[in-house]
Amino acid sequence: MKKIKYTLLISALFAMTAFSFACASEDSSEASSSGGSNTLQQVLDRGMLKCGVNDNLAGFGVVAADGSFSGFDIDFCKAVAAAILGDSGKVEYTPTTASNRFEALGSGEIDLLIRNTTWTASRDRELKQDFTAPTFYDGQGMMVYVDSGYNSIDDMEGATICVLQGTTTELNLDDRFTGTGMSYTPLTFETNDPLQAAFEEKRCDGWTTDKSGLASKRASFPASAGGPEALKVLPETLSKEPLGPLTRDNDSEFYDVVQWVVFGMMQAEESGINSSNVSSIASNPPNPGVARLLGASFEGGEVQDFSFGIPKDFMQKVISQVGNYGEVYDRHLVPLGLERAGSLNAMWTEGGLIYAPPFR
Ligand SMILES: N[C@@H](CCC(=O)N[C@@H](CS)C(=O)NCC(=O)O)C(=O)O
Repeated sequence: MKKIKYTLLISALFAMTAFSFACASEDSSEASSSGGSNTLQQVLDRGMLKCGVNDNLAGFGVVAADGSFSGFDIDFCKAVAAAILGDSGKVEYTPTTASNRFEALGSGEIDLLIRNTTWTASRDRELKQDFTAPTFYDGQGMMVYVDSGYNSIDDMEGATICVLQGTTTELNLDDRFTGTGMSYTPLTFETNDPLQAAFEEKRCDGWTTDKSGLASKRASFPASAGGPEALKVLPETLSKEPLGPLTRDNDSEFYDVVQWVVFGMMQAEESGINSSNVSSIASNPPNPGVARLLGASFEGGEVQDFSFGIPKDFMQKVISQVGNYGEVYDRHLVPLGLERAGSLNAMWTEGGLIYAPPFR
């Protein structure tokens, strides 16, 4: 029974992909996965970056009553706009759901998808989308009520689990339960609000998603339903969920810009460059490496041009307007209680995985 469900899910994913790319070639002159696209030129011509985001995940991507977007993922949209257009405000945000996000990118509705999206082989190949660099290393968890009596997923034989459609979460959940011979009933939703309502009504025994998502949802769990203290995240991590921005396949100029903006923000943190000191450091870089990162001259020498097709000093714009990786992390994720020290998201120099290849 579960195998049939899994096969149906995979077939549906293939059908969705085929449909979205049929649409891409018919409806959109901007994007074509097979012929390649030049999104960088389109963004330059348009003077605006179209970023597909989450509008309902505190810390990562939310929309305020005045229509403004904020969050960790949103800051990477801003950083790419600052790099290409010199202005982090030149972003048009499109809210996407877990199920429609890949179609939005494939069809050309958005230039870039930054929505707590996990890098997987099938998304890379079958969906013809390219992951640039992980910005947050996550893993899937399970949240339950403190008074449920569950201390481990192993205790959850026969449980009903709330889960979002079109996610890695749904697939990992099945691997975990059927893979260990445990029965369970998935209760699936397209978006979080009805899922949360079902969880509050105790129509499911557990809520599974990325641990960052659980931290976010737990932190804002309403007092009327018991508040954050009523919930706990079980210790087990079910999967690897490297999250980051993605572009369409065969769009290498744009892909390179997005990837090196992310790396640049990581390198800036490693080099001690932040939004407050970037302009003074750029006017007198302490060494050639910092000068290369900032597109500045070292002791009157020539400025390195990496030929990204954008101004050489793009990282100065990114860092002054948005900040380095650590500033972005601290601004949005520390308030959720997502401790960086000792986690995979620490700098590599501190034992984590946040590492930028050399700017040279
Ligand atoms: N990282 C996983 C899960 C992404 C996902 O959809 N996460 C949930 C919770 S962390 C979410 O964004 N929910 C917001 C919503 O759909 O309203 C994936 O790429 O499939």
